[in-house]
Amino acid sequence: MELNKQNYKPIVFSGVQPSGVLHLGNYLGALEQWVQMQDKYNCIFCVVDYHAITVKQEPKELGRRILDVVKIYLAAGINPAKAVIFQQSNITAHTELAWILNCAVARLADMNKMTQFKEKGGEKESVSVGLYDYPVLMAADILLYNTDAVPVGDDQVQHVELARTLAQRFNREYGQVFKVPEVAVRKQGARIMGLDDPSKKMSKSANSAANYIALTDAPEVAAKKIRRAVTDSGSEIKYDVKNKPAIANLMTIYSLLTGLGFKELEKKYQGKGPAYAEASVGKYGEFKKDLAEAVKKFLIKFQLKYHSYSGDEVKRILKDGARQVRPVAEETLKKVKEKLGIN
Ligand code: ATP
Ligand code: LTN
Repeated sequence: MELNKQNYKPIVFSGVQPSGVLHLGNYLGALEQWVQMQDKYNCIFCVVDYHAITVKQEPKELGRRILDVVKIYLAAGINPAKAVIFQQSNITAHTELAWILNCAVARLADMNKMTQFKEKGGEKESVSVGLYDYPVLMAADILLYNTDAVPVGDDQVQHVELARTLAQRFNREYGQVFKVPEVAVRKQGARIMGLDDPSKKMSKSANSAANYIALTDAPEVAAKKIRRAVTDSGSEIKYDVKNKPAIANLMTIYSLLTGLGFKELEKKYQGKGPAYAEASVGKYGEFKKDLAEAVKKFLIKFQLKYHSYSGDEVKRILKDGARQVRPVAEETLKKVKEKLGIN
């Protein structure tokens, strides 16, 4: 795809950090939505390496992880002929705009409201200033490209709202430059919960690997994680987030991977629980066994694609992506500098 040429389509921007293994939550909450958007929109997908270094990364691993994230994008179905993929640190305008936003419009009162910072490090002395400022860099990512929509999981909504606030404030105080982006969150899958604790989201920074299904987990290991996932009391398969949060989460994963609706799943497993409990497979044995199979099938197909890309191929995609987005980013930055009187 060539950005900003001929037929205008609304612009979609999103990104993932190369900070650890990507998991099924990332896929169902974000990547799958991206894939569905790439035919209708001008999509730009970034590997946000400057966000990843807000916490310490092993330098030798970071380079490899950046390429791995691109392979994950490709395996998920992002097509570089339709969407642009690039690496954040290749475009210097991101950090320049972040600094400008820091000074011109971001306020401590805004930043102190960010719940993710409070959860991820808030009180610790060793926490970097970058982690605190992370949402401003994210706003810069989004605003540089005249973005219309930002598809993310539920945990990132507050950050996109901050980007909206900063854009509106800049436009008001310095003159019109930024488009104000909308957040795009899926109805289902926007918050996949941990397999070991359905009260917390599935996260790559979780303490235990039993919390998540990594997209690179061996399919049999992933199946075992599903079979061992925490469940709720009772034995009925029923979508009830309040009273059966663990089963509701597993049903969401099941439904998104297979296309079966909640009602269909409820019907399929009606009366199947207790018999299996006696057979010591667990109360929700048959349901979990089938879900484990669905996850396994998904991962086998996904990983076959994932392993089919070479490092050189990925580097070429990133280079071409940077070439396409650079002029757009530089143009926005130029307008911003003009408004500030520093061009
Ligand atoms: P983590 O907590 O796993 O470190 P993150 O949200 O900090 O994840 P990314 O991996 O960069 O960082 O997130 C990539 C995308 O995946 C974002 O759009 C995010 O909202 C989404 N996402 C992350 N976790 C989940 C989840 N459990 N369910 C749905 N979407 C998720
Ligand atoms: N903070 C996001 C990653 C991210 C992002 C962005 C997402 C950085 N810049 C711009 C959407 C748009 C996260 O998922 N942790």
